Amino acid sequence: TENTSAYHPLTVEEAINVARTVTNVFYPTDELICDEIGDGNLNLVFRVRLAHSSESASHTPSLIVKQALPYAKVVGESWPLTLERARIESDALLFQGKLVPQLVPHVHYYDATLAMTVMEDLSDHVIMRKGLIEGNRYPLFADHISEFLAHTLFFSSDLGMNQQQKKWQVQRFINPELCKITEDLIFDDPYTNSPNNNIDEQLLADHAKLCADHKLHLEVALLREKFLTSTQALLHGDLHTGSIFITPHSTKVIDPEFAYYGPIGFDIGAIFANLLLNAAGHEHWSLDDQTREEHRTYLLSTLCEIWNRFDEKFRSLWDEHGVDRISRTKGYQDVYMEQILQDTVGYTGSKMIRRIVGLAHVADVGSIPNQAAKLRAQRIALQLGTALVKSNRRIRSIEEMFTICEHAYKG
Ligand code: SR1
Ligand code: MG
Repeated sequence: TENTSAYHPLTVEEAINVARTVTNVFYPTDELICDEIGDGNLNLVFRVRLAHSSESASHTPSLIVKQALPYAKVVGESWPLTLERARIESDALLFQGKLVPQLVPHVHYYDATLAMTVMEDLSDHVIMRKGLIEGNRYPLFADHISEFLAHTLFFSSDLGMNQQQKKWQVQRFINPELCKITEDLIFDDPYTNSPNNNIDEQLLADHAKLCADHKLHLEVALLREKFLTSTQALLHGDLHTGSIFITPHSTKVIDPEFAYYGPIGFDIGAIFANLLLNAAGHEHWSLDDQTREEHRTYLLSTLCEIWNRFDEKFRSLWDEHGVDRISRTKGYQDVYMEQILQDTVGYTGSKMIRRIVGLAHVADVGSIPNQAAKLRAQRIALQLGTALVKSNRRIRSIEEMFTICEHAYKG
């Protein structure tokens, strides 16, 4: 069919045709409709569903057709980007789906020529960032995301998989172009006058301080070095709250196109940074003190719970499924986990800073309508991000990280 011809961006009609022909989700006689719903920075996302679905039906079939564009949508055609990322994303979803099928969307079909993946539609969930901005709470999230992190990271590491096979897997997930985006946008641009930056006028003096802070740059250089050289585990690579679909009962991690072998703390830090950015966004003039404090307490306790549950689950996977003798050496596990915590703290901080002065911001802070409130949230995020980056190599426990965070919001 036309859909398997050379690469071109799909039309909604073609997306319908794909959904109909490569899965058996719909009956041949079904009348289908399709909307392009992509609101991310890089891809087209089509939702295909029945034209006439009854509101009362408990399940109405629908599918997502996701297609990579050959450039970064957020910038335009002047920023070309490899289509290979669609293959990485689909391979990562399949890998994760074997380990934690309940926490990722089911992949029906992948087409290399069109850089397109057909997958489960999760429209009964909401994007977590949106839910958190609305002040919602997700009591099962810490348990779910720690399960995702512990399983995907442990079983892709040298602790949990055959170390020769792991090297082949590192090769399969080499992702230089997407890593380069991270290297520039997180570990370089925010600390210089890069044309990629997107800085509010009132923050120019704060940014000048970031650019002049040598101690901060040293820590950023060390974090970047680890991002460049570590092949600790297969990361999701972009695990912010826009990459998570959620309900009070269910969590689904989507969008692993930045997947590559890197330092474990980078994924955990992405989650933490986005919880802390949401807390900063709630430092909002229109909220009363109690609402603001309760939401912050919820987010900070979720952060601690994620760490504690991750730590417990990762260690018990290690005890039960560790692949070799030397990794069971007394004391090694404690050193390893402490190093992950320190990396997590450093990457949390650097990911907060990039979302305030870098190219791509987050709505948690960016959509605050009142300028003074927004500036306050931005400064909290920058100050906390800086404190976390600078302290990362001294942190010994999650409680120490918690104290630094609490101080930033109350200070
Ligand atoms: C050019 S892409 C900008 C950002 O969007 C993605 O979600 C990643 O976070 C990337 O850094
Ligand atoms: Mg994404």
